[in-house]
Amino acid sequence: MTNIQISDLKVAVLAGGVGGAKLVLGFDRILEAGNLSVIVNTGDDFRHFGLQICPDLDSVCYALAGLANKTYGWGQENESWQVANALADLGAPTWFQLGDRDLATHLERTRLLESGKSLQDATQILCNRFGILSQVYPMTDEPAATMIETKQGSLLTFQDYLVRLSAEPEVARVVLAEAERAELLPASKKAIEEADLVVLAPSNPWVSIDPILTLKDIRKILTSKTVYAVSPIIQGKALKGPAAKMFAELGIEPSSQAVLAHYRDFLDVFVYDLSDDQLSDQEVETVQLQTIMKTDEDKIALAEAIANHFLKYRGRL
Ligand code: FO1
Repeated sequence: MTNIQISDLKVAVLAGGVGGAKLVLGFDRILEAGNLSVIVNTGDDFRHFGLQICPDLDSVCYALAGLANKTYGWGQENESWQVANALADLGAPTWFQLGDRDLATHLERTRLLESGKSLQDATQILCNRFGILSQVYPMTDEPAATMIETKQGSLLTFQDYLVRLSAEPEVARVVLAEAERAELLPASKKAIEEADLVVLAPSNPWVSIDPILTLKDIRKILTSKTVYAVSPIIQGKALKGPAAKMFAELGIEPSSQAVLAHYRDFLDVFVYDLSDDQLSDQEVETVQLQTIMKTDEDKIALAEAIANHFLKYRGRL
């Protein structure tokens, strides 16, 4: 058993928004530059004011660049709102708050895309400019918009559901029709295949992780990898966002157990919070860790605890 160091591990993290970005920062800090690959959900992406907005890519990149707004989890810290205020004065739609610095990211990404760059290339260019050394990949370059079908029978774009309507409509179905037709980005596929360890970050299973798992072939690849998942549900509740509400509306009692079941067919180890009820499972190993990440130290500690567990777990295989 070679005594490989944590920093030498190659880790691929599948991540969505806020919760995902926190754990990604933890791994970024403990791994050798370039050993972390983040495969990011693009189902939340939408066009707004003619700009291509990629919220989860931005949450991950801002976190890794040390620019993330600490209060909201999206957008930037030290933000100003001149354009947003001017838009309000014009009577323009303001339900999706665009800070001035955040707007620069959307403007530059849109310019790169319209100059013919792929979303992967545009993301790489922005990451280079942000000084990010980890690999950040969109899950696909193709359209993969997540839609929400409500119990009232309407079909909403994701941001309309989540932000404009504050996730109030009752969810009948999460529609991933575009993701079902999209190809997993080859670079993301390679990163997963080459990883020692794949980690599903504590993101919303339905709308942040499932879009990635819906892409062709990824589940088959994951069955041949060592896969950890961190529960985004603690004591039946999500720390942020509508994950628990969606479980309930989709007829499933929200719990970490329900999250484990959601990923069961390719999962090796399930990580859930110290404060949650004891959980054991026949096929999947369960580990209780401090998964609530308030500080950067918490994020690093959780990443380290997962990596340490993996080094021992791998030794037992
Ligand atoms: N979420 C909100 O609840 N309200 C907003 O006004 C808002 C603006 C926003 C701007 C840029 C961006 O990248 C994300 C933004 N988000 C906002 C979060 C967004 O809805 C994401 O999809 C969530 O973080 C879930 O991933």
